[in-house]
Amino acid sequence: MAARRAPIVGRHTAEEVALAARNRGMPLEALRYEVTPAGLHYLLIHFDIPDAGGWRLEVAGRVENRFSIGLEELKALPATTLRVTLECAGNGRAQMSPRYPSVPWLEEGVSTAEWTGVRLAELLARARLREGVRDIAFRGADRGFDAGIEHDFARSLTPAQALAEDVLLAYGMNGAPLPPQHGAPLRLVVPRWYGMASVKWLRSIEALGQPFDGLQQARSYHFRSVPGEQGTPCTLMRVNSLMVPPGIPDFYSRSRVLDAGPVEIVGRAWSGAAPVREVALGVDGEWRQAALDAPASPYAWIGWRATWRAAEGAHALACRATDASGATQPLEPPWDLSGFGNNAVQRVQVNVRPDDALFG
Ligand SMILES: Nc1nc2c(c(=O)[nH]1)N[C@H]1C(S)=C(S)[C@@H](COP(=O)(O)O)O[C@H]1N2
Ligand SMILES: [Mo]
Repeated sequence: MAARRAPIVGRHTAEEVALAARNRGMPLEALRYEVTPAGLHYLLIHFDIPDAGGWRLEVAGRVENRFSIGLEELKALPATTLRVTLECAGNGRAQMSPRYPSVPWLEEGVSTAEWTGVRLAELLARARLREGVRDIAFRGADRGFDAGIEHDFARSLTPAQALAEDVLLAYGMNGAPLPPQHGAPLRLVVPRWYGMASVKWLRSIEALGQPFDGLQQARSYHFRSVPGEQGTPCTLMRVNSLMVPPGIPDFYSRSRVLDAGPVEIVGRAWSGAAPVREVALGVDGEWRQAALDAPASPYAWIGWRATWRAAEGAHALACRATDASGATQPLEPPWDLSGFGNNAVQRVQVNVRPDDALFG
């Protein structure tokens, strides 16, 4: 087991601040966009954005037909566009105590984009997997150290997961070429899964006869409650939801102020495991059902809205989604040693002032 960093309670370290500055989240007001503008999409970059010069994709390992393919050839294959919500498995980590020293997401490590590319199944059909393929490894062009181990960022899928019709090799985002920070020239997009599966700067696909043992697969991205435990792998996104914080913020504290009267609270909800069935808006601990928008994609978040008659004073708002499997967001963060999978309900404190305050 790789060495673990010691858990933290209280103030953020300089390293956490540096990670947060590189790996920024989606401002919550951008929840108003069904498709997140590319420049507002959250970012998670473990090492450095690599140089894309001279790029070709290698397809190798236990396949009948090994080949390499360039971007123009890939673009000549049948293209598919899918609207997909990605969420970082570590989203919500900073709301846990103690917390794991890593990217200190509060709740903004989630976004939705329209990804255009070639279905992975199409390329694997061309490669023809041989008998006995256990895992297919996806290797990025970015390299660095974690827990003292040097490696390329790489992840794997089983053949069944990889052959699912909805896994994409994407070279486009929101109708434009894939930007460098999101994996140019080519990335994997694995709908429904936490973001780590969607390998950016993809440079090789290798069919393996044995389980893939890369650090990001075999050690990182496991739910664990105690150190040393093997744990269970992070896979599908847990049911989750967010609201656009209503009213206006204070610059430094980001506490909210709004005027008394009816206010429409809007947000989005998602789950990798099953479609979202219901969202409730909580006001001071009382829950009322929100209205759901029509779903636009089986892989993307769904909009929700509820009207609240805001009365003067301090109020605690919250939102809570339930999916068709019956899974519901917990009221408190579920414990995880690395801060993965925190889908606890979002809470927003607001101060409501009399509605004539603006004109008073
Ligand atoms: N090669 C590579 N792929 C990667 C990563 C990375 O650091 N290197 N980060 C992963 C993680 S943890 C997440 S959450 C998503 C984030 O994708 P985005 O930055 O496009 O939002 O990319 C994944 N793919
Ligand atoms: Mo992530």
